[in-house]
Amino acid sequence: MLRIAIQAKGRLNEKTMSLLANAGITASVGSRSLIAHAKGFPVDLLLLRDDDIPQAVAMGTADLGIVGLNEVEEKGADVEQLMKLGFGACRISLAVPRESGYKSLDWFNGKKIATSYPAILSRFLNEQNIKADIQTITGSVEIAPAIGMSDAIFDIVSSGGTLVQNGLVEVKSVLDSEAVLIATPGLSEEKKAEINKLCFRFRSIIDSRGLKYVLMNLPKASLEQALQILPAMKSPTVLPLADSDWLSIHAVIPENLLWERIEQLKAIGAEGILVLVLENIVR
Ligand code: PRT
Ligand code: ZN
Repeated sequence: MLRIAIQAKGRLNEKTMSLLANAGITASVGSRSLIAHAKGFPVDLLLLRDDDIPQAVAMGTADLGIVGLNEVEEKGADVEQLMKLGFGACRISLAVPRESGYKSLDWFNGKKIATSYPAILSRFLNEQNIKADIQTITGSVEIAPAIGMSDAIFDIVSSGGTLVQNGLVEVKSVLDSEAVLIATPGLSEEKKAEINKLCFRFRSIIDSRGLKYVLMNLPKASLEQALQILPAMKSPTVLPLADSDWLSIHAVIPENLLWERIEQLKAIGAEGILVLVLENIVR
């Protein structure tokens, strides 16, 4: 039986639960329980604060964990990174007050920088040969300059809205992060085999993101043109219809091309176009 540590509540929880659900793994998680037995795969879910997940996995309390790369890097935990999961994207950046007169990284010499990520920051400052004073605080880092606690901050940025609201400007992005699947090093062959099955399910879900399955009826005479318009995994599926002047065509189209291609297909006579959500692609 595998045990997988996930964030109990917070930004990663919902997408983690939906990734698991798409992989056929469901669990009823009580609001106060720490561990939940899942259905659909031999796995228990360990519900933790994200800060504790890298250590829990490094120690083998959980075999696997789903957590932001930022937490893994900050904790310096001895874990294997198995795959990026394509959600929870953010970066950790240095930001300074708008009126600071900042020109280059040298500006940080002798400055106070507030952060919840002191390890990542101090590694970066060492690499850049900058001597600054790191103020470790948890929570609301972005208000530190305004209340005189620091000259600058080093914090998670996603849209950048929080920085703007606090009169700050991002000047250097140091780490790109997203949710990752991590594992305890040196697990048994049996556990590794189970983990491979799980990774296979996750991979097929991640690969299907942004793709749509499209079906349509098409006059036979337009087939050559349709094949020019349609991308597909290999090549579109073409099926006969009872009316021999018509065909049914099935294809997989990336979301960003969807509407443009549909308009082109309508222009050559496609009818009854159905667009379906793709949940998995098993390669
Ligand atoms: O309770 P627990 O300790 O488990 O949760 P937490 O409060 O420490 O973390 P949580 O749930 O806020 O975030 C979990 C993870 O989500 C982080 O470790 C990141 O990997 C990832 N993530 C992705 C983010 C963001 N985007 C994000 N925007 N984490 C935090 N933010 C915050 C950021 O701190 C800042 O306050 O959102 C604000 C910035 O957002 P923008 O969009 O205004 O730039
Ligand atoms: Zn946390």
